[in-house]
Amino acid sequence: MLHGKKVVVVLPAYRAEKTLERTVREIPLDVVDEIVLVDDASSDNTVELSSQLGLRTFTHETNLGYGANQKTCYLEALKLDADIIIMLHPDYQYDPRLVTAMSAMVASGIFDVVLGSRILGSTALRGGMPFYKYVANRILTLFQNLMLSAKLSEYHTGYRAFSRRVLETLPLLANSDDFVFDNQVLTQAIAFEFPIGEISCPTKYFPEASSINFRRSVVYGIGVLATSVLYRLWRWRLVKTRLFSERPTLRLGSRYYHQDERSGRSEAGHEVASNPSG
Ligand SMILES: Nc1nc2c(ncn2[C@@H]2O[C@H](COP(=O)(O)OP(=O)(O)O)[C@@H](O)[C@H]2O)c(=O)[nH]1
Ligand SMILES: [Mg+2]
Repeated sequence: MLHGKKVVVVLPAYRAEKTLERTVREIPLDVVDEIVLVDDASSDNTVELSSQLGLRTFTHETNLGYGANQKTCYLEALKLDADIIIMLHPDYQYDPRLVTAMSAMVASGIFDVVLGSRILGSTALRGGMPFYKYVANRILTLFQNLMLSAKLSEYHTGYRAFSRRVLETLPLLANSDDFVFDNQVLTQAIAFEFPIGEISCPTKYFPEASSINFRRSVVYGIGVLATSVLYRLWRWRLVKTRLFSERPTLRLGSRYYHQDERSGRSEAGHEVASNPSG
């Protein structure tokens, strides 16, 4: 709890057995109420280890992708009545001790989204980010800032805190099940005018913390460019897109219908659902 708000950390996991315990040990339990792990059908022992560590563990029956994993994470966090939700990768790449600071920025009511930036404070290269990823990050960020009329230091960090409001409002079900999900969420947050804050976060690159190869990075990069261009066209009212839609059926766990209070009750001893012939 932080300022009376329930804090839930979600760990979207894929083959995380080697790094999970280290990550979980450093999560500040004085503010975090629950830790949720969603495993995307890993072939290793992520699920067993997660249960042993006492995490609330969910597992996909088949490998659905990183975006799909986050959809499950956020839905389960909302079901737990979370007020503040922090996504942390279980690959020990981002420092879990910043959960407190990021939660506090959301709890303040000033920000609905807080990013742990590897670019603020220039820790990316020092932490071992491959040079091509660094250059791509800077170029894509520059392009996105121009297209979105925003000023973030990066859009590609996997360390994020959200208010409940933002996860309930954005049409997350319109997003990709793949890596570009991350980028779509931030673009949606900007489209829906949620305030976004940033904090600098040291990062570590080592084999278990980074499995995305060059080809998948290129696919991601193309997705980022497409998302930004789509946003600009939508802003200019040249296209309509589900990505920025206000349709309630695209929201996670949204309650867009309810049972009529007077229906389904038996009155004066009459069974409403009784068999009319008998
Ligand atoms: N759900 C899911 N997550 C994946 C998959 N492949 C990678 N990930 C996760 O995506 C996140 C980012 O991938 P990672 O290889 O660490 O990328 P990098 O750190 O940006 O180089 C990590 O938390 C991975 O566990 C997958 O097929 N499904
Ligand atoms: Mg990683």
